[in-house]
Amino acid sequence: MSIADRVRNPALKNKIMSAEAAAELIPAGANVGMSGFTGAGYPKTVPQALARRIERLHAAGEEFRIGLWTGASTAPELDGALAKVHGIEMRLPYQSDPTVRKQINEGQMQYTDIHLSHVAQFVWFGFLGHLDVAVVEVAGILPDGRLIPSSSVGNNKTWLDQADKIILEVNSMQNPGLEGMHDVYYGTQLPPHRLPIPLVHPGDRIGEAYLRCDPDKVIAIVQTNQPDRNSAFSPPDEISQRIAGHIIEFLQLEVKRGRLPADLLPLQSGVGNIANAVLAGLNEGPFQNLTAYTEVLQDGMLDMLRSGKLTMASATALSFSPKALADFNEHIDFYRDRIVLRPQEISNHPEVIRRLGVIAMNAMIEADLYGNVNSTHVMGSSIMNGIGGSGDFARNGYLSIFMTPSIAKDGAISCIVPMASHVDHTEHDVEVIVTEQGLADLRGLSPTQRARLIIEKCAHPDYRPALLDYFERAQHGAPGKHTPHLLDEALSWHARYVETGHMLLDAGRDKQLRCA
Ligand code: 0RQ
Repeated sequence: MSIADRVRNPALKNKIMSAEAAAELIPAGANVGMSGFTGAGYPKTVPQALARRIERLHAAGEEFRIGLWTGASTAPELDGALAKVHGIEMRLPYQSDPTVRKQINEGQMQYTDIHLSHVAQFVWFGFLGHLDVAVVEVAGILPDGRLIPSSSVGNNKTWLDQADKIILEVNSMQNPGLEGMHDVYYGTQLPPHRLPIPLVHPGDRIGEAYLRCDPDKVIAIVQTNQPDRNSAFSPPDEISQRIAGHIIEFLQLEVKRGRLPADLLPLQSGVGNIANAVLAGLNEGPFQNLTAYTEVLQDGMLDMLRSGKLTMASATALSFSPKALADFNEHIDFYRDRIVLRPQEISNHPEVIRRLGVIAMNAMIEADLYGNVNSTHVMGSSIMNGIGGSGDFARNGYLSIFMTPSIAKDGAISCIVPMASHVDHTEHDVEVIVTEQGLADLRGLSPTQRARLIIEKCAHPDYRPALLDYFERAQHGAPGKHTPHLLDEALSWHARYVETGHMLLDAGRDKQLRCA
């Protein structure tokens, strides 16, 4: 399909121009809301053209940086290209690009890590300042000017509504069959006029299949013909498979106890290889007629839809490997009946997540003895990606599960530590912790009961003696016995890793203690 076929509004056809010309229309210092969520549906040619312009201006001694707002992570053509030319002053709300991460951690770029469900309303409330320009990828434009969304919805509704000026990238690589898969809800109001969101099943359609767009605000239409990021997943390794096995066994037990229905409750699954392995495990597992209310649809969920294990999935973005994308494109009519793509303020909405009773499963960096979880910062100070949607789902779900291998960096790091070096999810929002070693169900337990269970079930055997030693000494030496900590020692494991490259005082000696 050519650009002329995709842009069916005559007035907007007149605004077709090159990416270079469109990039010239973005002013220095502008806040720019770009589409994109976990490497799907992000603009591809305008950001690269803007990066080239910034490079030229910087070489001529001119200042040029923008505030970059998106749905979530994007790709090298957007985050990577703009970061490489030092073109981003402020980034929000979630990123996973190596160059962006490096600049944030070197103090060269500001980064505001926001719950994904909060972003749109923070813009409506005016908390983030003014939005100057929206750059949004679409699959097509209808004769009346409405937009066919692309492979993600993210914050696009808000960007189009709030920005003064709009640049649209029409991507001919996106399957025209995406039309009809989206559900854009326009009923959100500001407090005190908010009404209940009328969504009671993951598959409910409560909005419109298209994005509204004021044609007078459109300053450029640019053609793109490039694929999304489409990163491949590694096949589930033994560690991920063991984590998946513990979760499935636990869910079966919950069904037996009458605390979950036989077809479970809507599933939310985070990003990454462990999450994908859990979904692969569920696809092989005993449960039928499952549903998903999640934010990103990865390969694992596509497999489950195909096999019929999953009957319906709601998300805000599609994030597939090239192989899964080929299957999706080939069978798009089948998937359109089973997938609903929504704005992220709805896919991640606390009210809806609480009503549906979502089972939230997210990966983490580390957890401490009392169940506080760090999803974002290595050694308490270096950002990895961001909180993403994990907080939206963990705080409001029916069941909140956090998973990680018990050790990282060949065992030099324990992912179960005395005190988390940064806290994204407090002990109050974490119900289950699982590693390849086992699963700790923390519901209803006091902090000291939780600590014993986490050490016994989740910690790696190499670290169990040191964790028990800390916990026992803390119980005697801490000023309070409710959540006992030795304040001068609680973060010493992290400090030791930074200093020596290993969390244990004497790795050899601790191993010997365990074997004795
Ligand atoms: O480092 O890349 O140098 O090898 O962290 O770890 O085990 O590959 O796990 O890719 O699933 O990422 C929490 C970051 C996990 C992710 C996090 C090192 C490890 C490796 C990656 P290398 P793994 P994953 C919905 C849900 C927050 C957002 C979220 C994330 C690298 O899942 O960003 O949940 N979550 N969103 O070696 C130091 C530790 C470590 C450690 C692992 N304890 N200390 N380094 N690593 N544990 C989706 C969205 O919101 C969009």
